[in-house]
Amino acid sequence: MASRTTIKTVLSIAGSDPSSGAGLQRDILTFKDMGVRPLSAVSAITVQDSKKVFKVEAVKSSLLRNQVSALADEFKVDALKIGMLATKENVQVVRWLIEKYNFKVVVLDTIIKSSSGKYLLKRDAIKALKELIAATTAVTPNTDEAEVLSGVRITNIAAMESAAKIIYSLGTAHVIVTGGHLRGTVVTDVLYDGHKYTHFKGSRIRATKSKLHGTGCAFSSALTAAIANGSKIEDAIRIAKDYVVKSL
Ligand code: PXL
Repeated sequence: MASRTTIKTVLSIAGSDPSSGAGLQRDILTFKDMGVRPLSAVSAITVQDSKKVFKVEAVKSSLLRNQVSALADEFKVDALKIGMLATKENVQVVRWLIEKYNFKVVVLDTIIKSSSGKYLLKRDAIKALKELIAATTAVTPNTDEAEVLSGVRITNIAAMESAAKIIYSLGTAHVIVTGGHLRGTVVTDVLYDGHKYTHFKGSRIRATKSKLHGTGCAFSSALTAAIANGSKIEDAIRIAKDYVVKSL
């Protein structure tokens, strides 16, 4: 048996998904499966079932700040995972918190819309989201989000690479564009680290829409946990992809 090491602590800042398919609840379930200690701060309350988001109400940015401060004042946070933020004020307060607490590993899942088409980030918050990218170590946009962040229309892997390079220039260390929203039997995720592109291929999993809901959240949470557990980025991506496939 491997020698015992201390369990790592990972904080998720995310929206509540009462169905536990996505959001904060999915993040916590993923952290538990990945063997890290879960901490969480709620950025928004949503009303949804397994198929559709009916309502979104953001938490005040001061309340979000208080939640994170209370945790960061007590715990050593080994990694921070950021999901839905809902408002510009929340995006800005998270950026402020990263600087204040000097979080070293910060993975941002650049959530803009739900799979059912509801905006989970107000449209006036995109500029602030781009600024937040500068304070992260990795971002995990899907192709729809990568289009919004880069201005590149994405229909193939070459366009995923172009978009990744533009998003990298916003100041992060790693961009992982996930390819699940493109057509095809093979799903390719593209990593750009400022030097090279790495492709991660997997077969497309056939599953119901409600089962696929939240796979992006699970991927970026598993990725964050794997990095906290000491994996290099490429290995962490493979671990996170395997985790998502097994969870379906
Ligand atoms: O899958 C994106 C997502 C993230 N966070 C919350 C959500 C959703 C999608 O519905 O509800 C809270």
